[in-house]
Formats: sequence, structure tokens, C-alpha cells
Amino acid sequence: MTFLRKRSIKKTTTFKEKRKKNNHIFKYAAQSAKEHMARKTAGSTVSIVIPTFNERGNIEKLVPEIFRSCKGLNADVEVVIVDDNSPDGTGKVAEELGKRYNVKVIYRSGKLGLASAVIKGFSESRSEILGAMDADRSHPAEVLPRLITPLLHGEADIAVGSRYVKGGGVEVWPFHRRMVSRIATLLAKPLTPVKDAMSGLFFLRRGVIEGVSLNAKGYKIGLEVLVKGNYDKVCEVPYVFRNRFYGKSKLSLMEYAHYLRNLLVFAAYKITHKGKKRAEKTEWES
Ligand SMILES: Nc1nc2c(ncn2[C@@H]2O[C@H](COP(=O)(O)OP(=O)(O)OP(=O)(O)O)[C@@H](O)[C@H]2O)c(=O)[nH]1
Ligand SMILES: [Mg+2]
Repeated sequence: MTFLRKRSIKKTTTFKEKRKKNNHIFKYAAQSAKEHMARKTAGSTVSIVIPTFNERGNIEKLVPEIFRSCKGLNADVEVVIVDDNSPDGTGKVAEELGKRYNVKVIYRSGKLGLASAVIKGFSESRSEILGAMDADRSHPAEVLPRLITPLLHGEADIAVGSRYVKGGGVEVWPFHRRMVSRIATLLAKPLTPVKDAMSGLFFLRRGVIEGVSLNAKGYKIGLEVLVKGNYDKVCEVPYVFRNRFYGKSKLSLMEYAHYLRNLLVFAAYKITHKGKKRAEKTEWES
């Protein structure tokens, strides 16, 4: 029993605990450490990729929220909207936003899927830090600094927005959707070190996916990054998933089928890449 407790404490350290451990450093020169960090992160670039299909009403609200929320970050932030030729004119709205904010718009010919849109956005961004979030404001912009800061400070290689750590959750979901999400998350559990491997909200250092072949099919690109990526440190940051504000969900039954197929592919990948080092995991305390 004692042994088990010790092991679980060792596996997951919180930022508070880490800070406590290194307290002497902070006591010594808190100010100069702050200045050092500001110098170190100055000039860092962050690209936030947002896949869109018929999200006109959402992105015109989301983009200003993102830039407001990231104002305090010591980094250049760009938003990359990958639009699949949305019939509702999302692309036009995105271009208009580009006149006021650092927004790049990438068009594709038609609805080609979420995962491939995120991959396209990543491949057309030069930033050291890349991230993905949904356009429908289910992922609140206020959580972005807490996801990006550990990457800027070298405290994590991947930061995952998590509904399933302390402080996280889902605002209002019908019972069946909560069940589906829980079961899907449970199935993915052995494949990754995190509690919310299904999250569509995540940030990573570019090196994590360099040279990694990502499969463009499916919805859960974050899961694939967690399975195949090269990383040592991952942290989960709690957030509360909100229901979409405008428009319709694009989640179809076909996506569930893709998901189950991908789980098998990822499990096989894990078995054939057994030698990979286990990542150190941290959770934010809320
Ligand atoms: N470019 C592109 N974006 C897509 C595609 N399918 C979904 N998206 C976007 O991916 C994000 C997630 O899709 P959602 O429909 O919100 O899926 P969900 O979050 O699982 O479901 P709800 O929140 O209930 O609507 C949104 O920003 C969509 O616009 C696609 O084929 N192409
Ligand atoms: Mg959504």
C-alpha cells in the first residue's frame, strides 16, 4: 500500500511541488530569475492553428479573445485559420480579422477533415511552439497562457488542455456524450501518459513532431501526437469545456469509426516502438 502511494506520488508532480523543491532558487534571486526568463523567452513565436468549417459566428469572437488573453505572454502569437472553403464565408471573416490581428488564413478546396487541417496548419507555420484549438469557443481562450507558459519556460514539451484533471470539466453535456467521451478516453489510457488524451486543445514544441509521420485521418490529432511524438515532459492544464456558441457540430458517426481504427493502429505502433523513454508528467494545481 505504502509502496503504491509512493509510486503514484513520484509519477505525477505538480508545479507547486516542483516550485517548493526549488524554493531556494526562487528565494535567492526571484527578480533576476524573472528577468532572465523574460530575456530567454523574448522573441519566441507561437502559432495557434484553428481548423474551421462553417464557424463564421465563432471565429469573429474567438480571435479577439485569443489576442486579449495572450497579451501578457512574452512571445509573438499568430493565429493560423485552416478553412475548408466554408460555405458560410468563414474564410472572408478570417481575412477581415487579419487586417486587425496577426491572423494567417489557409484555404483548402473542401471539407477534408479536422486532423489534416491541423497538420496543414502546423506544416505552414515556422513557430517554435505550435498549438491547436477548436473554433467554436468550447476551448476557452483564457486558458491559453497557462498552456503556453510551461513551453516557453522549458518546463514541458507538450501541454494538454484537460477536462479530466482537478479543476477541469465539461459545462453541459448530455449523458450519452459524457459516456462516449469517458469510454473513448479510457480506451486511450494505456497509450499515453495523460488523463485527457482525447483533448483537441494542446500545444507542443516543434521538435516533438519533427520527423514524425502523422496520419491525417480522424479527429483526434492530439492523441496521435501523444503516441508518436518525441518528448520528455508533458503537463496537463485543467479547463472547462463549453458547449459550442454558434453553428453545428461536425462530429459524425464516421469519426467514431476512425477513432476505433486509429486506437488499434496506435496500439500496434506502441508495441513496435517499445524502447521509447517514458515521459515525465506534471499537472497544474488549480
Ligand atoms: N478545416 C476543417 N475543420 C473542421 C473539419 N471538421 C471539423 N472542423 C473544425 O474542428 C473543430 C472541432 O469540430 P466540432 O464540430 O466542434 O467537433 P466537436 O468539438 O467534437 O463537437 P461540438 O463541439 O459538439 O460541435 C471546429 O473548429 C470545426 O470547425 C473539417 O473537415 N475541416
Ligand atoms: Mg466543438
